[in-house]
Amino acid sequence: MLSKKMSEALNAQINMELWSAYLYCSMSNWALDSGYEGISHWFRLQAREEQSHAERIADYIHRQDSKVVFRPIDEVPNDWGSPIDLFLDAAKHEAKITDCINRLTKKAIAEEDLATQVFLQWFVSEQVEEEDSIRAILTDLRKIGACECGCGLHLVDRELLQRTK
Ligand code: OFO
Repeated sequence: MLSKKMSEALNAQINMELWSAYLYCSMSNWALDSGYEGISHWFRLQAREEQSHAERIADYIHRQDSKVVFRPIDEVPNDWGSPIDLFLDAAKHEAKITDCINRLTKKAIAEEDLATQVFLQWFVSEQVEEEDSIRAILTDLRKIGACECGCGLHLVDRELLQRTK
């Protein structure tokens, strides 16, 4: 059984994960509208991944005989200036999520809630992966920044279309 505070904190994290999914759906739509099919595809899969994170936390709360409570999802941005702005925002958002996961883990440590500490370890590692993959895309986008004909951006877009999960 979770403490009331831990249950509330995990429920708040579900809301964060669903907000992330909503944000990435919005980014996917912006990319499609702007002619970047691969970027759109990449963010659509990323949105699904965020939804699976929310489900993972909800399953854990259930297994701990606590209640999952869904709260309203706040509005997300809908417009960006360029693909690089899009990924810069995504990087900023993932840094924020990492901070949330770290704070949740510290809370579990402070409460001596060993099961939640172990549960959160998966998220701690996942955040390293997520920040790293967005950073890698940003590096590619920066490298092609000097390309005036747009063919570099086209190649990155084609590459992102290959993402399968
Ligand atoms: Fe993008 O991260 Fe979920 O947790």
